[in-house]
This record gives sequence, C-alpha cells and structure tokens, in this order.
Amino acid sequence: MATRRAGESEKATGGDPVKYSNLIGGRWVKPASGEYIENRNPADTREVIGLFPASNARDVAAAVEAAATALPKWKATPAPKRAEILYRLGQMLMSRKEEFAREMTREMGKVLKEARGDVQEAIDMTFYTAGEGRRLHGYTSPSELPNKLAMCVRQPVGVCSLITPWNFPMAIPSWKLMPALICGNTVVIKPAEDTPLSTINLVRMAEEAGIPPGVINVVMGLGESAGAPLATHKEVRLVSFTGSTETGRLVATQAAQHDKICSLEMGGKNVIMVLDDANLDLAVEGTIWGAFGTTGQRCTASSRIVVHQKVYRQFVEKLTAKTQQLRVGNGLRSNVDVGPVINEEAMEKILGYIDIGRREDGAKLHSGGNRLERGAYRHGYFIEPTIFTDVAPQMRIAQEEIFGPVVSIIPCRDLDEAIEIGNGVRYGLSSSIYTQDINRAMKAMEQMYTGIFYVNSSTIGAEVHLPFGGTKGTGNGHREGAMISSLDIFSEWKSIYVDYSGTLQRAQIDNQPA
Ligand code: UN1
Repeated sequence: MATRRAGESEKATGGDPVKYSNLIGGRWVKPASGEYIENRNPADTREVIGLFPASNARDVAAAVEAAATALPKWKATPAPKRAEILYRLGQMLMSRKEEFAREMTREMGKVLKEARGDVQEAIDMTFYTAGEGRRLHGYTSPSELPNKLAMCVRQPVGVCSLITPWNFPMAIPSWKLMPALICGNTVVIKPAEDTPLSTINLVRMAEEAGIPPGVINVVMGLGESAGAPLATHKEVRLVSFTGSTETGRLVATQAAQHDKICSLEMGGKNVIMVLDDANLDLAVEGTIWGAFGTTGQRCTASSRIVVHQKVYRQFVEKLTAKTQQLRVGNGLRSNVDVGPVINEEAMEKILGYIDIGRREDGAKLHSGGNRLERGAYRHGYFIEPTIFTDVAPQMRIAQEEIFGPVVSIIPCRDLDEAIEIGNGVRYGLSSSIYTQDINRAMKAMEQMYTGIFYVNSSTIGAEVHLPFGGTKGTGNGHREGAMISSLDIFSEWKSIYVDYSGTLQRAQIDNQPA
C-alpha cells in the first residue's frame, strides 16, 4: 500500500490525483464541505497537481479555535526556545530545497532557478527570524518621576490570519509566518488556491521541526468562502494580507469592522528610469529581468520604463533584440527563461490589457503581444514577452497593474519629468534609476515616493532583512521583511511603569509651574 505523506488525505492510486487536507490543531483533516479544488500545472494543464480542500467558514472556525487553544502555551514558551525550532526548520528547508522548488514550478510555473530563489528566500527568512529569538528588544527609559522605572516590551498579538498570494508561494508565507511565530502568536494560513502545495511543504517541515499542534493551521480554498471568514472571525486579532488592491480593500474593510490589526501588501506599477548617461546594456538587462522575470507576475515587476529621449531609440532596439531571444516554455526545462502565467483567467486579463494597449491612441505594440498556443505550448497559458513603445504616462497600460509579461516604454525629456511620470501612479512599491551621475541618482532617491528604490539595478531583488512594502495604493503603511518593521506588525507594545517611591506619583499632574 502506498504510504501517505502528512497533508495528503488520500494517496493517488493508479493515476488518481492526490487529495490534500487542511491542517487543524495538529491533524490533517478533510474539509467540512467534502469538496475539493483541482489544481493543474499552468505549463501543461493535463497534469493535475492535486485536489485541495474547498474550505468554508466551518473549517475556518475550527482552525481559529485550534490556534486560540494553542496560544497560551506557545506564548509562554521562551522566545529563544521558539527560535530553536525555526533554526531546525531552516536546516530542513535547506535539505529539501530542490524538491520543493520543482514542486513549486509545477504548481505555479515560474522557472526552476526562480523557484529555487523562492525557497531560498523562505530559508533566509527562517534563519534571520530565528536570530530574533534572542533579541525581541524593547527598551528602558528614565521616568520623569523619582523612584520609578519605565520600560516597554513586546507582547504577542494573538491569533493571526495570514492570507498569502500565489506568485511567491513559499517566500511570502514565510515573511508572515516566521515573525508571527517568533513573537509568540499562533496562526491560520490561507494560501492562494493556485499554490496550496508550497504552503503545505513549508508547514509540513515546520511540524517536523517541532512546532506544536495548533500553532500553525492551514485552511485552503477560495477567498470568498475561506478568506473572508478568516478576516472576520472574532478570535482573530490580526489579518496580514498580500494580494490585489481590490481584495486588500475588502479585507481592510472587514477587519476594521471587527477591530483587527490589518497589514496589507497590494499592487504595484513600478518604474525604471533610464537617463541619457546610463549604461544602456545594463539597463536593458535590468529591464528584461524586471519586466519578464516570473513572467511579469511580481508586485515589484518593472512594468514602466521611462527612457530619456536621447537614448530612447537605442534602448528600444537593444531591448527588443534581447527580448526576442527569450525562450518561453515549461519552467522545469533548463533553457527556458519565461514560464507560463498562472491560470486562464490571468491569461485573459493580460491579453485584454494587450488589446487595450493596441487601441490606445499613439502607443505601438512593438514586439510580442500574442498567446502562444501551438505545439508544445498548446496545453499551457503562455504569452509572448510584450513591449509597447511610445506609451504616454496616462494610458491605462501605464497606470494599471497588468501582472504579466507586458512592459510599457515611455519617453521623457529629463530627470524631473522622469520623476514626475515615475510618481504619477496610484501605487508606490518599487522604483529604480539607471545613471552614472551620483547627483541625479541622489535626487531621484529622495524624490521617488516608493517603499523600495534601486540605483543601477532593476525594481526587483529585495532582500529579507530590509523592509518590504510600498506607499499609496500599495499598502497601508506596514512593512514586512526586516525585523525593524515586521515585529511592529506581529507584536504590540506594552509600556510598564514600576513605582518604588511608596507614594502616589501622578506624572504630568505633579509637574506644575513653581
Ligand atoms: C513580489 O514582487 O511579489 O524583490 C515579491 C524580490 C523578491 C520578492 C518579490 N525578493 O524580487
């Protein structure tokens, strides 16, 4: 008889797809509805990855209750002890990196070297956060009164709902999960319905590393049926969401009505500015990587390239030549640069935007623009890397997040105009400038109103120990990644005053003019 791995409720027999389960209170259990969502490989939809629970409010309630039950003991576990489990988890993820990366590529399409990077990011985050187990610093402060000690400490917030996207299916859950755990919280994770397997892989390792039952729970399913109840359940204290701006607003609205802490990471319309003194070959390389890496499906993707008019033609020529060399295909093949897009709906949306671009007055579809559907492509969701030139800053393709392999090239006259165009969108995640002039780089660094800024590098490539997040429509002011910012999401301050004067001291009231 086939052995079952944790998370699988029924092992495949004779070609039947594997059925997976939710993780609730340390047990892998079937969804209350008895229904499942089929997940297929976007590079070849004949391949079924598995059947994953279509959960509803009943599963969510059970998971939240399990998290609430596990909370007192986990919270009372010394943080350095919690950290020991994370160190073990980091080691275990390292030893399974290749396997998890391959499963990720099959599950969501990104090319294998990027999937390895995604798992690596989870490893980095795990070790980095583990180190925090011996810090989690608060501070002491002089009191304004004699014989009184003033200090502040971090306390866990409680049960956290983590709602995660499909484009970084192991990295982004780890940005939320690890800081939540180190602070002493318990969690319920709802992974995107397109990528539950990568979350299962992460969480199975966490179980094996010694995370106690109920500390991490996983409920799979759709946003409306599984995500929404997770954002409103009364025992949940915090909702951390990464995904679209539209869904983020819904999450925030619901969280506000239930007095929850809410951290949102949403869309982007990131810009690379290429000035007339830029190293053009480097700028082209950065554009290719930023625009077409992960098939353009990153919140940090470089979807707008603002190019100085003096080098505009040359830049477009070089970019086009390099783009046409990109090989599109199944990300498991070592010679492929660009994988499929995530699913049919995404493909239709992206093709819809390409159509919008074609019809925008003045913009030119310069290269690409088609779905690839013949031969090896016929069972997948493949789109040619697409370049629009002569795009005006206000056009829809230059304003709205497309989340696909489509880039808009916008001419500009000088640095000031580049900055104005760069800032002229509703989002503020990442921006970059290519120039050899330190003064211009510094000016852009100061004036770009984004959460991340790069000099002579693309808009992607954030490292785990710096704050990750954006301004304006990209988020609501929180930053994941760096402990300096993410601990402020996953813990709450408690200010403590110890009065050893033996008298009633009243702070401001005692401070009267002589
Ligand atoms: C995203 O863009 O959706 O910055 C996340 C990067 C990655 C994370 C990106 N470390 O490239």
